[in-house]
Amino acid sequence: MTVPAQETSAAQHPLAPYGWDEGWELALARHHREHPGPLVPARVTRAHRGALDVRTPLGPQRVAAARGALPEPTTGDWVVLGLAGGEPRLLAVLPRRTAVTRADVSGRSDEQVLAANVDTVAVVVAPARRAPLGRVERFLALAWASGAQPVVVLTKTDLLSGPELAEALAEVEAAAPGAGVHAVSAERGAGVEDLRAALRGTVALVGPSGAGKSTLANALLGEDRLATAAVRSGDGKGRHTTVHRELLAVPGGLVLVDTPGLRSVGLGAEGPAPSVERAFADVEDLAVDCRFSDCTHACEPGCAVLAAIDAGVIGRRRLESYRKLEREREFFAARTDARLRAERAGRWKAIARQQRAVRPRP
Ligand SMILES: Nc1nc2c(ncn2[C@@H]2O[C@H](COP(=O)(O)OP(=O)(O)O)[C@@H](O)[C@H]2O)c(=O)[nH]1
Ligand SMILES: [Mg+2]
Ligand SMILES: [Zn+2]
Repeated sequence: MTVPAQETSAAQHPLAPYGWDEGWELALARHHREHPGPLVPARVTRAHRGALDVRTPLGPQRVAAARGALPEPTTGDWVVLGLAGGEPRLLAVLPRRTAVTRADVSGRSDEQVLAANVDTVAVVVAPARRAPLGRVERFLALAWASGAQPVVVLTKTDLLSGPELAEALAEVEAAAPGAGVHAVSAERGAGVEDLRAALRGTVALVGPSGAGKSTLANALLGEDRLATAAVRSGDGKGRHTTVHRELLAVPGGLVLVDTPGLRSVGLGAEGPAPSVERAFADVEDLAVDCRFSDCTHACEPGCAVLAAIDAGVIGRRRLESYRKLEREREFFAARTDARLRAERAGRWKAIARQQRAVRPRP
């Protein structure tokens, strides 16, 4: 009898369709050494308040979300469950490879993790009369920051004429350096297989509500698993049908994370990877040739970016969008710094109070 080769064990793992691989196997090995009892890995398919839906090697399960030292697990996280005792217990969250985060606009906390361990972020937009370029750029910056590879999907191409589609594609391509742009009509199935070939691993679908994310997810799944909304007549806006972030395995290899439409996507300070620099790689490349290294591309002599705008190489809109997102990121970074300073000050005050309490004054 032959013993199966070690390398193939992850590929044959019951969670392989959910993205389990050798790297996760290694990350889990540490926990096997630390926790003597039986344990299994599981992937979070949906996070609730106080509970997690997870996919275990034995099937779907709901576990209580442990409070305390763990990072709060979110959709896409790999977790370790201990099986000693009756109920499976959440022991650990494996270190994230990537994280799609946005600035929390409420200001209560710094950032919200939308999905973890994503390989591809698909920015889904429907070009109605005009391609929403500012939105594409904003979502792309968010995507680059995650550490995953972004792609842009132009949906509902059945609603555009040939020339309109060609124009939308050209505009979006100019706004998406480094990311592939794909046109699909999920309704008609056009372009879906080409898109599938361009996607890898765990794919998070992000974009405005009503763009067609859930319809596209269903087309990739080959069945209607996710609820979709009819667009309201009149204003053309989609209703918010998808309210949860949900992870699903696609037969044939991909894992999809469908997200509700994001009303506001504030850019975080810094994700695991540079965001604005990557989303505006064309502007950054030009800026290398500016005369002054701290050129703001406003009116300086010898500005290579302004020269490129004058020559029609890039649009002025693109420079303005770059400036806007850059300012937003700086603002967020400053706010985060201020909060950290305040927290630190608060901690020291508390420690000083404690010390006064235990050390009676002479
Ligand atoms: N014509 C057309 N309509 C689409 C297409 N994809 C989605 N829709 C419609 O757009 C609306 C919103 O779709 P949905 O998938 O719920 O959008 P989501 O909010 O991004 O998940 C629904 O009425 C869909 O039927 C498409 O390729 N062509
Ligand atoms: Mg949806
Ligand atoms: Zn310049």
